[in-house]
Amino acid sequence: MNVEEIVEGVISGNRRLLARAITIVENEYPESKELLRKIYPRTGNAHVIGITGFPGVGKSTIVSKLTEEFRRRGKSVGIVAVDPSSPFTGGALLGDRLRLDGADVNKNLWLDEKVFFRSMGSRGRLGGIAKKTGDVIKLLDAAGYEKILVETVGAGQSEIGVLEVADTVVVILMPETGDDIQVNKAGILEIGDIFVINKSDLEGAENVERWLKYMLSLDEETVIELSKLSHADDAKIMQKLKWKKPVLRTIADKGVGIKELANEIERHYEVIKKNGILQEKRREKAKLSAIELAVEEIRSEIIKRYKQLLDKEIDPYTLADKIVKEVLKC
Ligand SMILES: Nc1nc2c(ncn2[C@@H]2O[C@H](COP(=O)(O)OP(=O)(O)O)[C@@H](O)[C@H]2O)c(=O)[nH]1
Ligand SMILES: [Mg+2]
Repeated sequence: MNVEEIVEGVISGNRRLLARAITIVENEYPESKELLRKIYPRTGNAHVIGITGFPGVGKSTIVSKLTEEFRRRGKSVGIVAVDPSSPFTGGALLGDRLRLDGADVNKNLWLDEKVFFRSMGSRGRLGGIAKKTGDVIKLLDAAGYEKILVETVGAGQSEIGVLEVADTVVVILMPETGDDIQVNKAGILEIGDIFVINKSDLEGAENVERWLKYMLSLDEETVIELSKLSHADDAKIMQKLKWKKPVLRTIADKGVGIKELANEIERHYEVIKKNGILQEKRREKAKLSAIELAVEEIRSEIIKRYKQLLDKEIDPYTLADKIVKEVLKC
C-alpha cells in the first residue's frame, strides 16, 4: 500500500487506514513527511479542545461525558489521550467508560464510528510528544472529526506544548488538593480558556472556586491596566479582553454540569472565530511548524557532520555558515 492510498483512506473516513496513518506519524516512519504533506490541505476544519489537569481530577471521565454530549449534538469526535506516565492499554480503560447513557444504553461509544480514540502513551520512539500530538491531530482533522478532544496531564513543559495546538483549553481542578498549588503550577491560569471544578460533590469546592476566581480577577485587572497603556493592540491582551474566563462546577461521573461545559466550549469557539483570534492562532501555528521543521533539517545536518567538528577539521562557525548556505540554495 502506498502513501497515496493511505491518504485517500484517511480523507474518506476509513478508520483502519487512519489508525495506520497515525502509527506511521507517531513512529516517524519514512513515509511520515509525505503523508503529512498530502493531508495538510485537508486540515483546519476541526475544533481542537485541550483538556488538562493533574492526575485523578477526572479528565478521562469528562472526556467521555463530553464525547457523549457532542455526539448527542450530532458532532463526530476524535480523542487523543496524551499521558506518557500512564499510557492506556489500547484504549481499553477509556473504552470501558465510553458508554452512551440515555436513549440507547447498549450503544458503546467505543463502537460508534463517529468516535475515534487514540492514546499517545509511550509508543513513539523519537521526537517530542507535542509535535507528534500535533501531527496526529492533523490526521484526525483531515479524517473529518469535528471535535477533537486532547487529554493531557497539566504539568511539564511538553504538556504545555501539547496544549498549544488546542483552540480551546479546559483546565480541570478538584477540591482539596491544595488549590493554590493546582492553580499556580505550570502557568495553568494563563493557558486555560475555561476552568472546571470537578468532583464538586466533595467538600471544599467553594474554596477552590473562590480562590480560582480571585486569581482570575487579579489577572483580569492586570490585563485591563495594560490595555490602558500602550499595549492595547497586543494580540494576547486583545484576546483576554474579549473572553472572560468562565469557572464551572461539574460532577463528571454523574454527568452534572457537562451540558454547560459543552456550551461554554462552543461559545469560546464562536467568540474566537468571530474576532479573528482563531485565524491568528492558526497562522501562528503554521509559522511555528515551518520554523520547527526547518530547524530540524539543519540540526540533523549538523549532527551528521559532528565528527568533522570533533576532529577539528572544521570550526563551528564555518560549518554553520556552510550548512545554512547549502540549505538555502536547494
Ligand atoms: N466523587 C467524584 N469522583 C469523580 C468525579 N469525576 C470523576 N471521578 C472519579 O475520579 C477518578 C479519577 O477520574 P479520571 O477521569 O480517571 O481522572 P484523570 O486521571 O484526570 O483522567 C475515577 O475513579 C472517577 O470515577 C466526580 O465528579 N466526583
Ligand atoms: Mg485520564
